[in-house]
Amino acid sequence: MAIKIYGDAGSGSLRRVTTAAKIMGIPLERINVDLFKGESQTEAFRSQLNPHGLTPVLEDGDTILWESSAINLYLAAKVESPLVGTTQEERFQVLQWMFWSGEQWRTFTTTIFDERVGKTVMDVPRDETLIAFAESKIRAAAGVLDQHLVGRRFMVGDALTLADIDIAGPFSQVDRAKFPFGEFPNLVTWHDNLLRSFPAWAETKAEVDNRMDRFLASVGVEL
Ligand SMILES: N[C@@H](CCC(=O)N[C@@H](CS)C(=O)NCC(=O)O)C(=O)O
Repeated sequence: MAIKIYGDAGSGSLRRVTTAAKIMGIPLERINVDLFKGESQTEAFRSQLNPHGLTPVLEDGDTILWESSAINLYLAAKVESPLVGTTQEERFQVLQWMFWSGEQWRTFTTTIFDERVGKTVMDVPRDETLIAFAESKIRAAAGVLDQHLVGRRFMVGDALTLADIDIAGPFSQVDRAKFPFGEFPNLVTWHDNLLRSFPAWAETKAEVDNRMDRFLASVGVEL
């Protein structure tokens, strides 16, 4: 039975999973969940898939799993993928960056996305104080990433890992949400290299952009 993945093509979180699955050669059956119509917030979705009403969600037989990073670790375990690192030391480094990026990185980019994009779509005033706070957190974190990436092409070791995919996630919305990543040249070079070297990352970028651009045009929003 095919592994199913529920999510919206405009989601950077779904993109982390679809990219990793493509790179690992794992076919996924896509089940579209229109987040702009609130389809992840229905009683049925919450009771059967994710009580938080968030996507992506993986369904593999009796296994239901949410959180993109956990889903990617699950998929990687299935095929013993080197995306988790190739030595014990690397595997812990990969986990370190994955946990960090959930708590100290994407949480602030999500706040900025919600303020700049979500609230514009909903025609609700932005909280500029919150944006400034989240941007200060992003700049501090990006500064550390920028230093870490001096002389490196990947976050851990000499090859792509799930750490790169997790940290690159917010680039999915960088132009729409205007994250200040452009101030950090090593970060930009690292991400440009991912786009050039991994066709799956470029393909899924086009998918996110296409979905978001069409949706924003359909509601008459220019960011
Ligand atoms: N940390 C979660 C983030 C999940 C998340 O925020 N998903 C968003 C899309 S990127 C969502 O489903 N939002 C639906 C909603 O808020 O109603 C992950 O990595 O999977």
